[in-house]
Amino acid sequence: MHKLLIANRGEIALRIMRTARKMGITTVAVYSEADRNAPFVLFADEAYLLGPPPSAQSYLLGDKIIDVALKAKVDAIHPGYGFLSENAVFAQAVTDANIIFVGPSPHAMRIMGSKLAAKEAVKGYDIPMVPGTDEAVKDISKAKALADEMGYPILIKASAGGGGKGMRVVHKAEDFVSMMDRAQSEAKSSFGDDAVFVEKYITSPRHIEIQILADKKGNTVHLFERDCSIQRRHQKVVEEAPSAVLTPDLRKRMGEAAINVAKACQYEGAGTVEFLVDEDLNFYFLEMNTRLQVEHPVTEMITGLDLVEQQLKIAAGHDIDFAQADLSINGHAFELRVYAEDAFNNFLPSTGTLTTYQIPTGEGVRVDDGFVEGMDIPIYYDPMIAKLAVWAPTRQAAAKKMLQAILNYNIKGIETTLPFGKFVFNQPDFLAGHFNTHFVANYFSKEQAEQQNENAAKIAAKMGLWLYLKEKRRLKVVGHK
Ligand code: MV4
Repeated sequence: MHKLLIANRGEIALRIMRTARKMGITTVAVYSEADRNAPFVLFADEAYLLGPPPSAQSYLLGDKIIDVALKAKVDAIHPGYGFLSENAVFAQAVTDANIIFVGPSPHAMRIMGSKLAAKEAVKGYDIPMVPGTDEAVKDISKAKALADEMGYPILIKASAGGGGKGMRVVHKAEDFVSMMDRAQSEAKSSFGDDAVFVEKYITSPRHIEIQILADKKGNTVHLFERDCSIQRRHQKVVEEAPSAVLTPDLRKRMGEAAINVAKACQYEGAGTVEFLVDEDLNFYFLEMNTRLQVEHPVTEMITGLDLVEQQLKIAAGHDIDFAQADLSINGHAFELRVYAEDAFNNFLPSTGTLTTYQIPTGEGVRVDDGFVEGMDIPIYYDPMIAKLAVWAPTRQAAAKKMLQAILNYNIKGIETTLPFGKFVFNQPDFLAGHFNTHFVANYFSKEQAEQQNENAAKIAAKMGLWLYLKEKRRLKVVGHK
């Protein structure tokens, strides 16, 4: 592989290009009019304009991107995350144009793009799944009979949904039929597919995912877990590796299950298998994400591997050159997503110019970003400005390092979720590892964050007074002499 087109923007485009360059691969950027001066465009060896800012007229134009790739004579296209990354039609078109798609086969993408097809594919691999229907609901009264038998609450999910879209919790039997009607018509209008299914609702789960790597020969390894339970409305905010709750035995069993999910669809490349873990540490397979994920840095920090390098090597046809037994977890890593949102005003998007933008630095501190001081945050795309990741030998030390890094991150001109991060990394239950997917909803409010700040101020005032009095006593003694 000599030349790579990155069909993405922002921090992830830059992050992919850095590894490509390190490997001696020429980089090609594609960009929209809103990103003309973005660091990823300036960094690339070549850059091509796609069109106006809206994604539908730029980063989602698969055919245009393939035209550019052919003109620039690239060997491969890396789709990053979002945009076209999980689009099997695009992956097929790339392959048909004799260009390597850095990712799994269109076949694996199609299977994992449908939750019901995924459930079907992993049958026979002994993967634990949430009790429920394993086919699309056709007969509502039959589905209700099953729900009544399992007991409420139950969850209705759209097969074509994902990331929390198309889900409905049903708390009582009386609501089942009307909720089912609504879920089906909503699935039809949102995804063009009315297939929905029913699962027992796991009320207070942790959201834990396993990173896997598979080469073209089928050698498959897992790179342990990431705990992504700290989310707000299905948007992840804090991720960590390893999870504070997995035991070595559970980690091994979940890792093996994830490898089997990958094998069930002849997976190739880097992928992530999502699980729910309940309060009794039972785990259930949810779905597989067939892309490089936003939160991959925490896995890189605890394994010492460069996931993009692994992706590019696998895509170029190399075998994975290490075994599962060669991998181990080193230390602990956290990632905080920094969004251009006002956490104290219901996470309202905040637009404007980065009048000040200074990142924290130091050993074990990593910032993945795509902006520089003076730039505007475009309104057309995801509001994530940066990912702040830290590593330390222990979870406690890493949390402390994160707090220091948040304090050393200086952003002015827009509101960000950094103050929200400060709240999380000061919160006793979070620090003790006691949390689930409802953490943000249950713990965070403007008032609670203010209370925390007030408590910190009181402690600081008391400490100051104590030091003052101690100093005064000492001075008195000195004065006596
Ligand atoms: C669930 C669940 C509980 N029970 N399925 C969310 C996104 C998608 N990947 C699947 N998700 C969930 N599926 C069953 N049977 C809980 C989640 C879930 C969640 C639900 C409500 C609020 C926040 C959540 C965060 C992660 C996962």
